[in-house]
Amino acid sequence: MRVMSSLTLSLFFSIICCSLTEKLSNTSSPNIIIMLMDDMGWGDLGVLGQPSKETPNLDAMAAQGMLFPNFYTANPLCSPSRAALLTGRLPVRNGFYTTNGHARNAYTPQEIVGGISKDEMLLPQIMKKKGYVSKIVGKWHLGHRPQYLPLKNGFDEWFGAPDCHFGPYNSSIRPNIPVYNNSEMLGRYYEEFKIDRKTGESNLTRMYLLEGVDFIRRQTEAQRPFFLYWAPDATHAPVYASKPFLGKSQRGRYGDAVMELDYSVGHILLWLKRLGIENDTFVFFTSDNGAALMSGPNEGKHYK
Ligand SMILES: [Ca+2]
Repeated sequence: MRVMSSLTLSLFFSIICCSLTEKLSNTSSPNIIIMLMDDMGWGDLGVLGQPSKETPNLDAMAAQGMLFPNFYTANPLCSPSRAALLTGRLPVRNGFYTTNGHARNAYTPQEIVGGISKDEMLLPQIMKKKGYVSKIVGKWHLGHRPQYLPLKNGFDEWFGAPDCHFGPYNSSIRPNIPVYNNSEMLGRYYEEFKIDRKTGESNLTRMYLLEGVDFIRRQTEAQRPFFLYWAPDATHAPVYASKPFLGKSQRGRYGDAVMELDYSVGHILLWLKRLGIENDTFVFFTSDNGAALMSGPNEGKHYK
């Protein structure tokens, strides 16, 4: 019950890929995928009225699944929203609350040394008791010190970063955000993991897609139920997309990022079909908070 309450608390809309039919009764442990976008607004999808209709995969997913237009995130900011999703508890209880200006862990850049309490029970910890294998791909944002990282909080695997991809920073005074593969730091944003601030080009969404698909394939082959928490951050400022998507949207660079995410969602759903697990897998798609002006085509410069 705690699982469901956390989902209903945090989703402003959700789409269930598989039908709630007799198929589910055939398995006691359906796979669960939560696709959590970063700062993506509800109005960015064709199914919810975006006129350029550049999200065909998500629109199709909505048509085949269920929409929950009255579910809301627990907070309009990354960390408390994510903490609420993963704990099922309101920000004021899970320790991530208020706004940037008065934050206690509510936004976790390098300067904030707090993180998720060890007393909190996260979704992957609950699912582990039922034999699930869990992976987070992308942004964590519940604390960057070693004791707060995903593998210390129930996840079996992680590919991504503890914080936002803000930067580039001066590496000697304020280092760029690290990128991890499990407990191994692979490099840093803007250094080994390129994000071109001028062109908006980055392959990060592509990497996150491949990591997610690889995890799904491995767990399916091993016949283990899995929980994939897929949390790319391409729609968080500074927005980025890979070369095949840059310049393709009618909505500028932000739209390019949305198009690549939509493509990635479609690709993940395709793999569920290829692997024959589309009817044994719940797929939820949502955003951690609503649209941010700073993520727009001009990064908020028209809205001062
Ligand atoms: Ca966010």
